[in-house]
Amino acid sequence: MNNLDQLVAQATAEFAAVGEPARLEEAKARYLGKDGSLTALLKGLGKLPAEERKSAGAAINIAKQTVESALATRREELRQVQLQAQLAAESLDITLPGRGERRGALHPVTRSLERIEQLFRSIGFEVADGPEIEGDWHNFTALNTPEKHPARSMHDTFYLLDEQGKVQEDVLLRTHTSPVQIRYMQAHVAKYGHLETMPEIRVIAPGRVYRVDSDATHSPMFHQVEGLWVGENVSFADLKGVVADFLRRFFESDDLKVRFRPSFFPFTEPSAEIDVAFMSGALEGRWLEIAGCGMVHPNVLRFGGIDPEKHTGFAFGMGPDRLTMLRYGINDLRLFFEGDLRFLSQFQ
Ligand code: 2NL
Repeated sequence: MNNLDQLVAQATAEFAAVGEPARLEEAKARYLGKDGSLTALLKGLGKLPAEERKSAGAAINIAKQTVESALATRREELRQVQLQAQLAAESLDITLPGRGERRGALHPVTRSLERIEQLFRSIGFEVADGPEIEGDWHNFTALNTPEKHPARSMHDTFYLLDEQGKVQEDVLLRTHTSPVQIRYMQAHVAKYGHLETMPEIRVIAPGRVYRVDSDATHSPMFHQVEGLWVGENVSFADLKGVVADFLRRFFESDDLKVRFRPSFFPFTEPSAEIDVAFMSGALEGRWLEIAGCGMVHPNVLRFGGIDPEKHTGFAFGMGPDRLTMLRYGINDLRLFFEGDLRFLSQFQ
């Protein structure tokens, strides 16, 4: 075997010995690179006597082609090895049984909200919504809340910051859905104010509200449904009838006790707290506070654009989170906001 054949044999053996593409490229450099041995032979041709140059050149070129094709073959082999390893690592067992589709479900509070909306629609109420980011006027002033009332403080209400990080006194997260009803009254008056007799307002405003508060029974975001009925001669008796009927239908119980306890809210006068007592079940006989209500304060009617000499109205506000806890026997409010499927999937 001459030198050239030996070089080819050696290169081929080295290529076969390496197992990684990077090592293969290093081996290639030793033969075909700038300082490779075959390259050196080609460079040395010039020093040979003219009569030997041609045949030596041809022999070196043949050797070079042989090495190059051995290199290409080995490259392809290594590529295949790598591909097979990758395929094995990523293999899917298509004979495994599927995991199955989990059936989605509505959140228990969403179920309550839909149920509340359906019940009020059935007695002629509309369902309205509005912005969760409100101004001070719609959230407090129009609801007859005094300038220095604690609800207006940063300890109770989330205020938004401006781009410089400064508290904006007039931009806040609504603390109740009442602003929706203020807007609704104003829109209603704009629409029907020219008529001899204004059609009655019957509306509920369900939605998210926000307060600076967080423990086992308070979440900084919670839900509220407020209701409003304004017309000629709307009375506290109407309020009692509507609310008691709603609660009996919501809890699907005819022997539910409902009582109204005198209370205070800036936006209603007189005001009352609404308690219920179940006649059976774990909570049997205990009075539970579930809503607040009252006759709409004349100032609030005026802010809504309505003449309190001509119209009266009642309003109420309740917490669907709490109604849901009572309906399903849930004892920790935080379960609603943790997103744990072991809890949520029980409400299909
Ligand atoms: C509570 C108390 C209440 C209202 C909300 C209301 C709305 C307008 C005018 C007058 Cl536009 N009142 N809403 C009235 C009384 C009580 O909520 O404790 N809610 C959970």
